Amino acid sequence: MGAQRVAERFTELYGARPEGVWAAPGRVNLIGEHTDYNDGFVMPFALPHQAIAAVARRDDGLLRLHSADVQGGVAEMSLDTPAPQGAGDWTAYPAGVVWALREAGHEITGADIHLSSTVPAGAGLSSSAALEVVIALALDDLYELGVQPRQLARLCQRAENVYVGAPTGIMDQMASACCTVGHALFLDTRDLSQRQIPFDLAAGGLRLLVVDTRVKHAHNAGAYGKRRAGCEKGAALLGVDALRDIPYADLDAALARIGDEEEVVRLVRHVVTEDHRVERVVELLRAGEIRAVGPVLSEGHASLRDDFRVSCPELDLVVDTALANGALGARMTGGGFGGSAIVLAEAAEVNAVTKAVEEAFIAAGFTAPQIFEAVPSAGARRVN
Ligand code: GAF
Repeated sequence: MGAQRVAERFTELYGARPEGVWAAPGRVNLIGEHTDYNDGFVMPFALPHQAIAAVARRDDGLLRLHSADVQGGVAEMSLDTPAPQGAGDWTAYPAGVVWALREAGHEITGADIHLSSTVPAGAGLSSSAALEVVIALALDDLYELGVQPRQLARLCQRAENVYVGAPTGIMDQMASACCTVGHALFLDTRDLSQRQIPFDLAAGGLRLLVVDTRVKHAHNAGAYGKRRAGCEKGAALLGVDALRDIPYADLDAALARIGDEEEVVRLVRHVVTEDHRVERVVELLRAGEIRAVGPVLSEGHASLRDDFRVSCPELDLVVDTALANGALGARMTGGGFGGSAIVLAEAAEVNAVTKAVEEAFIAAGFTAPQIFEAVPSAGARRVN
């Protein structure tokens, strides 16, 4: 649904025009997985898929929410309702953002909101961060809060961690808030310093495919939190604030110090090598060697599959099939346990790779995947 239709629907629902319309995208992460809650590096870029919100202020302490994507009428809640309430339905994301803004001392007196999103839900493409960021940006604009994008991203993360109850890092919110057209975002999640890295695949004769396996994932399920706790244990055993503080050159010595905690060894090895892979990809892109990024992506997948253990048969099948059919590199993207994989391929190979993956899914008896091309797109902005 485009911005104009979202505004029209708002008017039908609430009997008055919205004060504005905002958009915030989903993302794919090129490289740097499960590094963000270890203070490490990530490199996402924005998808053209986005959440769009038409919003108007209220002054009576009420929040009214409606989504074009979900069955049901307008949900109404008082801003004074005790929060956080733990994982609920989709309304927890916008409500959580309002809660986080107010908790941070910003005066929000209410809002009417109508939302529509083209970011596939549960596909590892940050549909929830898109919802959070679009609401944060709209309220920041309307209430003239003057909050910087990275601080808005932090507040959205707080909404997700505390109000929704999912222990995620900062990558997805920062990607949605800060990505720009034609670039990947090289982000240091410790201090949120960032560089926009030109990422023009088409000019290099390349394409990046997203393969949504349709296996739905959820961050508040225990497996994500368990990995996170394991990383924190690793950092504690090694006497550092976060695994980011283990230099790649010292990895073997660090692993030896962990001793026989085999699971912790695997988690630490993934995080430290993954941070190193992000730095390698930045170097390769700077040198104009986009094709050489492919094998680094595939290495990252092996590490997520074997060491971090967050892949699944469907994601592995995408990666194996793509690589066997001429792709330059492939890996799962996002939190894992389902969701999507990315495939870097020559433009001329895209049809063959797509067909091979579709056929492999049929042969394995898996649900047909959704495959589309990803082009680095705009971050959150006002659109009307
Ligand atoms: C999910 C989380 F939301 C991110 O913070 C990040 O940890 C990612 O999984 C894994 O890299 O998308």
